[in-house]
Amino acid sequence: MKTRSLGRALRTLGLFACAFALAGEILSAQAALPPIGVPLPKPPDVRTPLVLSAVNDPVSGRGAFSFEGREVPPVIRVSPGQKLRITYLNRMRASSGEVCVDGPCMNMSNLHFHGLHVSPESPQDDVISMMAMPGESLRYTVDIPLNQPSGLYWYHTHPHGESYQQDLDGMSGAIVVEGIERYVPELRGLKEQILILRDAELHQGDEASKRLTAAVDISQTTCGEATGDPGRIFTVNGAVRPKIAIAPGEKQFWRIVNASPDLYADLMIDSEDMITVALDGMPLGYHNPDRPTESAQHVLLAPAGRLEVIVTGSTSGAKASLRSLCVNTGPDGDPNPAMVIADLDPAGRQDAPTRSKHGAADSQKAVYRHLSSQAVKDLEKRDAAFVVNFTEDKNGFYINNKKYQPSDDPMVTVKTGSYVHWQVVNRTHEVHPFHIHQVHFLVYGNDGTSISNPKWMDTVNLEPGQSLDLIMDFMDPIIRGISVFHCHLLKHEDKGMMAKIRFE
Ligand SMILES: [Cu+2]
Repeated sequence: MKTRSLGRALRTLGLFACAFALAGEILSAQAALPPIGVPLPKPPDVRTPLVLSAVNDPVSGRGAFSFEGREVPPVIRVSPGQKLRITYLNRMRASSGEVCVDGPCMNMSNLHFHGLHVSPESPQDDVISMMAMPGESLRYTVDIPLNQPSGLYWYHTHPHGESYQQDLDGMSGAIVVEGIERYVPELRGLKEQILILRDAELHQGDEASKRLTAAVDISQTTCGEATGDPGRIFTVNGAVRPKIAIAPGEKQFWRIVNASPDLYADLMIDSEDMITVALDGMPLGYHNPDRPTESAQHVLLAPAGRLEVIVTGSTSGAKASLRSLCVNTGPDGDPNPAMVIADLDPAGRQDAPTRSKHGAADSQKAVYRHLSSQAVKDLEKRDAAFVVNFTEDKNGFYINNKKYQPSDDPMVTVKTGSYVHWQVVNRTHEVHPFHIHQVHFLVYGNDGTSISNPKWMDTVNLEPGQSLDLIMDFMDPIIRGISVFHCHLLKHEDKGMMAKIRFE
């Protein structure tokens, strides 16, 4: 379903009076153009404990994370077995200039630790009962298990009804669970680059938007079946089409998170194949030690997905870029055109390698988990224990014909200590990424046919009409309590495409 312009949304809600007060904020938001073509900005690293604040940008009024006095969300680095301690202060204004699905945003907020195999109960990864209104604070103490796969995760806010706007505003950051070198020792010698993909909004007819569209080389504004003008382009660590210094033939380790609330990235690099090391934080070697990497020409990253790859600087002398291919989001989807995300810069000045020192996790024993192909076959033969149906109409978005309400009882109860076959079915005319909190799943069946090279993920895209068979990893006994699964197009989640699950 199409994203309405802020102007139209305001009229629909009859907020003419507010519109005048907001005009100044909107104008300044449009005027603040992100930097274009600069060297890739590097977000600060932080170790637990930390204090993070939610604030409104004094100029634009947008929601933002403030850390140590700057509105740059840090990369949080933790080792398996550590406690992640965050004090989260909601210092946003009580009256918002932004519009959420049910009217003006209330600026309530909290944190979700996307992909971590941790408890959904307070004070850990609880997005249901932990909520801070403006002026309130939350204290998180999250036990990262010793067998947490080493890789790239992320944190973002998760207040139902306001998630989309806060994520679009950039209230997100990366989490690195250290120790991935244990699965791919070659990484010890490589420079690491963290790439956080967020959005810059485009406004029709606006000069700044024309500059942004041209900067990322959107030549064809529509692609696939979606109609209308694109509403966004990708930024990387806050910059549009930054330059990434990488010498010809040099190998680097790129860790990419798609933190956009609704843009897909079908990632490729012009000159060379990427060597995939991990997807959604899960090293390929975690389940398959004999095959810890694989070569890929392009990889689809749905909103919330992560990709960790070894990239080689172009040796041919030709210019090379990281780009997203056109993604067909379906006839009811939003335009998702091809664009350049960043340029590889062979002459760029490099700072000192960031991986010269290893985290304590590198000396920990590598953890592996094995699900035999026979066990997969046995689960495959059984009917799905639970089916998730995505539907939508003009009134909202549904799972199994139910629109989410915070007061809902769990839609499904599962026993921990088992692998379970679930099916997810998209009965709409647009794409939806399925995500469940606390666990990963193996995507092994597509429209009833086995996938030859199945992958463990925590967020998977469904095309219109598609059905996927998943093996849910409910093995971990520490995951007990009530959690959620939902569509990770966050406007859909805000409008009801979410449900609760009880882990017993
Ligand atoms: Cu959706």
